[in-house]
Amino acid sequence: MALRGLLRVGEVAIRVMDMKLSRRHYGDRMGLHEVMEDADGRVYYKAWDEHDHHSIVLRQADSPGLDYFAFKVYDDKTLTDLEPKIRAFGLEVKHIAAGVYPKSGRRLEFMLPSGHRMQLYAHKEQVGNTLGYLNPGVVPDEHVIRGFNINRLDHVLLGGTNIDDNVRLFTEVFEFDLSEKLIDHESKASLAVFLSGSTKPHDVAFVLQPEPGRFHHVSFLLESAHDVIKAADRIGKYRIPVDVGPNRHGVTRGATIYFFDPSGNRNEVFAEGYVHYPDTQTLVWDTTELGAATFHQDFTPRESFLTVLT
Ligand code: M3P
Ligand code: FE
Repeated sequence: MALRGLLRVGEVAIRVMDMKLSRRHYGDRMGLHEVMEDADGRVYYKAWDEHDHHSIVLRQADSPGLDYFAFKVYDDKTLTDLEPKIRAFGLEVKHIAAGVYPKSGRRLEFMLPSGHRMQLYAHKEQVGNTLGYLNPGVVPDEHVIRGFNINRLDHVLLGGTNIDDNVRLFTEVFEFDLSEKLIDHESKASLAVFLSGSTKPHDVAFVLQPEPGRFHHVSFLLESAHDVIKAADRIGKYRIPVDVGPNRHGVTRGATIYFFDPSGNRNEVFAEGYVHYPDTQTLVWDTTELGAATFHQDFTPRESFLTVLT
């Protein structure tokens, strides 16, 4: 379908334990743009090629992890139409008035079967990407693209329980496709599910975990695999802890690096991957090919990748 309904992950709110170190990481080193600090000390960032005011929110807390994630939807009517469908699915829906979240219109909030707090909103103040809207050109000023050359927030991967129920919610209510899944080769149980509401290989993904509400990673899009290697150079320069160095996922075919922020939250930068269309059947990987599904260039599964979550 044409892209209406849920558009993209537009906001990810992450708990960090030291705001000074986090600002150095997300701002100075990765190159996201700090756009605001609110009265409670939360710090807001955007990537250069996003048009909305912010996409990442950092909150200082005693433990790392995910506070919530939010999808932007097409318009206010989409919110109105979705609410009864989410309730009919069996989830309680909370209303959050416009302005409670800065620069944002009203929101719906509900708890996913996997134990993650998810929100939907239709409006957020738009500030543009500095290129303007009339004859915009293609390259912003030098200071705009910096650090890891991040174009935009791309997806989140979350760990939790009942991930097949999440798949039902996203496919039946939000009209997403299950683009890929990883299953246990004996029991056929879902271990990881990848959901697309667009032409991206995934907009959100869930991995099965014994505990609900865990955070696996937030991922940022770079322009090319070359930029992934250049980001790796900076990761080395700054001694940022690496989980998995440059590689390519089998799932999604993205060129990737996983690394950690100063609080232990996993970040990813990636590029490429295929174009997903809704008439393609679900790609299935099983655990006989766990290494190739996760890291295709050395077909080696990583223990940390499967067990370290915040
Ligand atoms: C990604 C990605 C797994 C693969 C994860 C893939 C959990 O994070 O961005 O393509 O098998
Ligand atoms: Fe990812």
